[in-house]
Amino acid sequence: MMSLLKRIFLSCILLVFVTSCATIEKDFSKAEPKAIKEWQDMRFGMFIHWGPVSLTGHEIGWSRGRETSIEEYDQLYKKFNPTEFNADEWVKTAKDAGMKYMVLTTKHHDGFCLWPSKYTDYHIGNTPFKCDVVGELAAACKQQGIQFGTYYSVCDWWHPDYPLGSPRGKSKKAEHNMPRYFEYLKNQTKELIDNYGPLGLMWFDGEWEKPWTREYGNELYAFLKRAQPTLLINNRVSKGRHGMAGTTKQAHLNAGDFDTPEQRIGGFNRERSWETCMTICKQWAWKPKDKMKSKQECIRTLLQTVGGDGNLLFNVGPMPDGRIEPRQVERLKEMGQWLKQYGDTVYGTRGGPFKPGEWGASTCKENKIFLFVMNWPKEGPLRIPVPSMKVTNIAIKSGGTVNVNRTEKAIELDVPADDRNSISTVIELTTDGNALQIKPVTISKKDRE
Ligand code: JFZ
Repeated sequence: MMSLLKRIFLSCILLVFVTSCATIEKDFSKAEPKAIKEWQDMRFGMFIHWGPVSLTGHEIGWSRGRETSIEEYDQLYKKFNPTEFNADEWVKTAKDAGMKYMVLTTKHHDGFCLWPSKYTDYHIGNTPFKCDVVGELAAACKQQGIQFGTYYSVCDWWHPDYPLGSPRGKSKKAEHNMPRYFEYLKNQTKELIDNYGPLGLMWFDGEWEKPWTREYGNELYAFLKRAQPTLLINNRVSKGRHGMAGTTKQAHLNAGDFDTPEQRIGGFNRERSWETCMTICKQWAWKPKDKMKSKQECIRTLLQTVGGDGNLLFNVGPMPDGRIEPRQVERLKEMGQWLKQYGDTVYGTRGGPFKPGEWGASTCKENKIFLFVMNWPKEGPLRIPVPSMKVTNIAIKSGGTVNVNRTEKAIELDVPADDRNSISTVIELTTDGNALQIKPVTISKKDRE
């Protein structure tokens, strides 16, 4: 009798345990597949780092207490008056670049808010400019068919309740209160969804500092998913990120829908979605005469990223007058022109089956494989291993001719020097089935020689 009761009792405990585990799992490993797919199909987005800091030309957040004294930094907003700001122009710039979504620093590590938040006075409404930048951009995006998302820094070196006052915790606040700061953060992020949502994604950052825990991160993730189930949230919401590589350790314990390699292209990965964030110049925030990437570097970065099955979130830092630097607008336009011609090889594709390498990268969609050849072998043709599916046709998309020679192990491709494109030679292979089913392979140096 006792043992039966005991068994029932134990079973009940077990059941409660198992179902609660399942709920936790569900809360943080499942992004809506449809939302992920739509986002992956876009492949290319605009990152914007902006705020009163642009007045100094130094780095956002990090220059506080470094190039600019804390006292001075925290007063910059009183002089922030970017009268040339035009949300429609920014969104048009993104659109002309071929970008499909946008992520704006609504609050960086310096704590300043680009929307008139009701939970603080440290916001755009209290600058001479007054205009709700987040609101205007969200509206312009909606109108022009660009998906809008927010960057929000978990660490806040300005906020009195957040324990640390500068990078690496060199200064600490006297009367901090992390639980109360967590409430502030939840209120603000909810406010962003309520006022400007539905959002495409929320991009968190500054999670690496001590006061932020996995529990906070996972709770925030679940909280925001309840507020908007279609929302995507990056892995920096929790504590699993591997430094600048941006991959996720213990993804079953740490919330996050996608990985976030920073200032580098992520490795080939179709299992977990990822997005490289990278600057068009060197600094995230605007810096006068910052060194800008060449057209070739910009486009190749996009192709190498997409070829690894990732998205590219490409950053601009607008100027203190509110404009994006004209030379950056030009560069982005060049990317857009390339994409106008070759967009079908990028949007809606998946990376592979030939993994990115020195030689270039590839993407695929339905029965097509697109090869982006960026570096030809010193001598002879490019040899690609025969894929595990019949290739029924080979054509060059970037103009000229491609000479094909099939051997037992390889397909040898050669394009006359004059027909090789300086950005990327684009070659289209047609397969007799869905090319996504082909097992991803590496084009080794050996195959090339
Ligand atoms: C972070 C931010 O700090 C940076 O300002 C930008 O917003 C980027 C997208 O994300 O990048 C980091 C994070 C940590 C370090 C450097 C850059 N770090 O610890 O040196």
